[in-house]
This record gives sequence, structure tokens and C-alpha cells, in this order.
Amino acid sequence: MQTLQRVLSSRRSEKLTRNALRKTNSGFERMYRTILAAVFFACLVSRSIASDPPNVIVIMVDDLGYADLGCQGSKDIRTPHIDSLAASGIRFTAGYVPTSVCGPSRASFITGQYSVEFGINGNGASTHGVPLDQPNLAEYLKNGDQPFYSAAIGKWHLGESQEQRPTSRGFDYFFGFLGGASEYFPFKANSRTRSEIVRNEQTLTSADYPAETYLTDLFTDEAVAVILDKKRRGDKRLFLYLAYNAPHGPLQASEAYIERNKHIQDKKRRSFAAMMTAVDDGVGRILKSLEENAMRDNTLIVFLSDNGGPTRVNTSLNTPFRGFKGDTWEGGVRVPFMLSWPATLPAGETRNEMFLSIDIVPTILKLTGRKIPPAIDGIDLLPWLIGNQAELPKRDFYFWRGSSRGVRIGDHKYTKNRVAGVEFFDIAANPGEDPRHQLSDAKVRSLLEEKAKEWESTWPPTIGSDEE
Ligand SMILES: [Ca+2]
Repeated sequence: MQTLQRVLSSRRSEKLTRNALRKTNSGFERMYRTILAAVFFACLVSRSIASDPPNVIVIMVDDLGYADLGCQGSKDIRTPHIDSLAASGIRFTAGYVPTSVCGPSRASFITGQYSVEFGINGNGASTHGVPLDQPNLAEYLKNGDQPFYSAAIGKWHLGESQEQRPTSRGFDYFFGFLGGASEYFPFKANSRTRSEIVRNEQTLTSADYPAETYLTDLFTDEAVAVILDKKRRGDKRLFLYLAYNAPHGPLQASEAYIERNKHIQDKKRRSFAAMMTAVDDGVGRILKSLEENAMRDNTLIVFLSDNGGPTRVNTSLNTPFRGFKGDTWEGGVRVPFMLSWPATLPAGETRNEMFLSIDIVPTILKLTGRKIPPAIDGIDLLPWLIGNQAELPKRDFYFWRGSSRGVRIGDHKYTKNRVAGVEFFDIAANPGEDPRHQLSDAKVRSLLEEKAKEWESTWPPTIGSDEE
């Protein structure tokens, strides 16, 4: 009912805007009234959303390439359910993560900050965890007028000590593993388990699950249970952070998923596709459970990969971009990225502006009526997303990996890495970063380089190792 009221109130204000425009004749008056009406509309919408905020589900996949989804143009990977998120929402062709490896990318997403600015440069640092004085999204959502129930399912990789486990860091429930990778049949007798599977504080063993249990399916089972259990928890708003470790190595899938991908000749690629079939089935089951629980309309689903694809390791494809996981080229940091929230966002849109993973936290804070702390680097994109702010505010996008770094300002990009040294590109004109066609304007080049140096000068000492 509240959702309906919100939609009606949005429609009412749209109507008021149109009426205001109709009554004006002169150009100036028309412009003035347009601005007034837009501001009025924005205030109305954000106030009504904050009073009836959506549930939030972030689905993060691991090491998926830019071109490995049907909606991203894949020719061989079939992902109808993930594609349906794009069809029911907004797909961003320039979705970015600020670093191209797992741990720091997750630390940046979950805090809304460049993690290197609080000492987390590489994966080595992320085993230490996000410093306790840097709040994460679950901790933000726990506070405020309408506290959320938060669950983390899947790969954590944000600290393994007691004080850094998800249940010590704002989450009411955790099911998954604390490290950076896991076998996909963790309860098999001969499994070389890299990380134990745990439920809150309890370590699970082969006595708890059959040997053939496939980890991606198990994570989906857990996510569905959390969704269907909402009413029993007193109907609190839900924040579900579902971090599938697929399609990160090792390449392992159930026979049934491999069978559904027999159109792919290459054995390695077929296993990778099978792992994505499991994720896609999982997304389908999550969407179905939201519908069954009358939650779909007012649930914001964010889907993204934590970094670009490591092609040599898992056959992922970053077409049309140069580079891979671990790089500062587009193939490392530009990822599949989409939002779906049927009650509020438009359906089937594609946007080409930069959308950063660090924008997720401030956007969610704003739409749940919470303040955005000054330390947050991302920006609230709600006014732009819901259609009354035509352009995104201008901002620079910084990225790094170990001793490599770079900045994108508008379409201009600077990158410095150990393979190619310093390079400058116009990403709009040269999205594949062909080194033969670099930016030649000396002024632009020096501005970019200065910005990157200035940013780096603000970094504190790194926790742990840089390059892992
Ligand atoms: Ca990853």
C-alpha cells in the first residue's frame, strides 16, 4: 500500500510539473518554472522514498568478464535471469570498480570509499579487514529510524579475525567463507578446502551437507531462505549482500550445469559457462522468491562483478576492452553493472555515464533517509537515476592496483602500470586503449598526471602487502 501511495504521489507531482509547463508562455518563465517544478518533484520523490525505503540486494559475482552475460553481448554464455534484471532496470555500460582485484574492490564497495585511502591496497591487506573505524553498509543500515536486517552470504574476504567477521561488522547473519576462494564441492571427502564454510560462528562439515552439494546452489538456497523469512523477523527491511564466488577459479560445476552448456566445445569455457548457469538459475530463484513474498516491486537489486575477467585463468572475456583482472586498463576495472527496482527506476534503459561501485553506498544511504558521511568518496545518484537531474555531477574517477594507478576525468584517462608505463587515452574515441592512438595534448596529459599524483599523496601507509 505504501508503495502504491508513493507511485501515486510521484505521478501526481509529474502531473503538476506538466501543468505548470503548460501555463507558461515566455522562455524565461518557462525555464524558471521547469527548475522549480524539478526541484519540487525531486524533494517529493526522495522524501516519499525515504519514508518507505526499498529492500536492498547486492549480488556481486567474482571475476566475471565485461562480455560474459547475454545482456552484455555474450555469444555463448546464456544468462536469461540476469538479463531480466537489465530489462527491468538500468544497465550501465561504464560501470567501474576502483581496483581490479577482489579484496580491495569489496572493501571499497562496502564502505563507499577508495579503500587505499584507509590503507587497503591489495588482497594481502584485506585479510586484515576494513579498519574498525571505517563503517560499512550493514553498519550504516543498522542505525537510523528504520534499522535493516542484514545478511551476508558467500565470499567475505574482508577480514578473518573475530572482530572482522560479518557478524561483528553489522550483519545479523552470515553464511559462506571468510577467505578469498573456495572449492565448489566443499563437503566432498577429497576436497582441498581453502576456506571453511561457516554459518555465523559454526563451522560446517560433511556431516552437515551431502558430498555432492554445489556451493553456488547452497548460497542460493541460503539467500532464498533469508528472503522468505522476512515476515518472521518482524518485517524489517532487508539488506542482502550475496557474494557468489563464481565464476572465480577453480573451474568446477555440477554435471547438470555442464550438460546445459554442451553447445560450447572448449572444455574450460564450458565449465565456466556452467558456473554462470548456476549463478543465473540462482538469480532466477531469488527473483521468484521475492515475487512470492510480494517484495519484488520495492526491492532494489544491484548486480556487478568485483573486477574484470582473468581470461587466462577462467576464460572470461572483457571484449571490447584491453586488459584483465589485476590491470588498470578498462578490462580490469570496467565491469557488468546494473540496477533493477521496478517500483521506482525506469525499465530497459542503458546509460553510458560512469557509475562507480563506491556510489552504491551513498545512493542507498540517501534513499533510506540516512546522512552521507563526508569520508565517503562515491556520490548519491538518486536524483539522476529517477530522472529529474539530467546530468551527473562532474567528478574524477581514480583507480589503482598495487603500484599501478590512474585517473579518468571526463573521457580522458591516465594510467601507469608496470607493463606499459605511462599512457593517456580518450576512452570515448579509443575504448580499447590502443597504445598507437594516445592523447597528444600536453596540457591534458599533465593535468591528468598531476591529479593522479595529488591523489596518491593523500594515501596513508598500506596495511599488509600491495601486490597480492
Ligand atoms: Ca574477484
